[in-house]
Amino acid sequence: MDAVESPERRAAFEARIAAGEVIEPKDWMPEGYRRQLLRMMSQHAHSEVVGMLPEGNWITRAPTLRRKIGLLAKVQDEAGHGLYLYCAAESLGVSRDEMLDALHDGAARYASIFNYPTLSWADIGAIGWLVDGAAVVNQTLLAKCSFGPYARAMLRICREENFHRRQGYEIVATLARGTAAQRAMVQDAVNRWWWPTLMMFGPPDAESANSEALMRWRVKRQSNDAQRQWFINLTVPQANAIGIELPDPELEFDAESGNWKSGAVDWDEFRRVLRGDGPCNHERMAARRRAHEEGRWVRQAAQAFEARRRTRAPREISTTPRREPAHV
Ligand code: BYC
Repeated sequence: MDAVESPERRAAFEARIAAGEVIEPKDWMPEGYRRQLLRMMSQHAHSEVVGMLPEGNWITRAPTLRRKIGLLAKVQDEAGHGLYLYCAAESLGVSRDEMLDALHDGAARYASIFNYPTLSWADIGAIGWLVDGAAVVNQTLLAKCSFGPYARAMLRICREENFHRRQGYEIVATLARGTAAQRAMVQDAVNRWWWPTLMMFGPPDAESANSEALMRWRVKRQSNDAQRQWFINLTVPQANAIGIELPDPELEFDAESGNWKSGAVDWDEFRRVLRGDGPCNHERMAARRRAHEEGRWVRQAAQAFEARRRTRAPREISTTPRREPAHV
């Protein structure tokens, strides 16, 4: 792609965006658009991969075989989401190795939510219901974003995230109908995960440095606060339906706007987590770096296998029709 920027090129690009056209990797794009997409997609990919850690902790401790199968599948899905997103980001000319180096060096971010611990089995329900629920709101909008590879990756991811949300809600609802101890456990999990989930949507609009450019380029289709409000409106009735209390005494329905008004988010806590001072930042990064190191031999073996496959003469393909095996 010719990278030279001129006012005419920029205007033509903005006109394509305004007309709702989808931008593909080989199309001309301003460097700012490319940089913003790379930042967001790589950050998103890292979040999926780091996001496997808090839930992965519970695979060996799931209470039933059915729950274990569900959790295993969910964690595997998150790995798949990371792969789609790294591929989408690679289409802009940055290699996966470079992106992973940035994560491991601490130069790239991942979602703040994954710096909180999973203390009980009920946390697995709360993550599915709330965290994946928030992801569905955010990613349903990203599925309509202006960059083709990102939007297409989101379509499949959203289908899977919806399933994750439902399995999480089912766990929470089952515990909420259970014994007094189970009800207390699930209420405690929701109390701990509610506010960090609201932080997932990013800082308030007035402090969101990237929103203006992202909204103009139709990468983001709604602001951080609008997405947060949409999520709260969806979630309050779900909590009420199963007798779970959301830990916000100021939560109140505003008939005029049709919104559930919430109390203030602790943005100091959010900033602390982003600075690396959350409850599990060090643990998560250490686990990620260790997994990368321990997987080195697998990457080397895969590369050696691929190199050998490429140098071997292509096998002759048989043209004789294959016969069905005889029935005995
Ligand atoms: N965590 O200008 P702003 C999942 C940073 S994975 C950390 O508003 P933007 C799942 C932001 O990067 C879900 N950092 O940013 C996986 C910026 O700093 P830089 C992950 C955050 O981009 C496994 C600064 O704060 N989803 O669902 O306009 C199991 C100012 O913010 C966060 C995505 O990544 C945060 N929460 O808006 C279960 C979705 N929020 O980079 C579930 C894609 C803000 O300038 N990303 N920051 O140094 C987005 O939609 C947007 O990037 C955000 C932030 C809404 C997150």
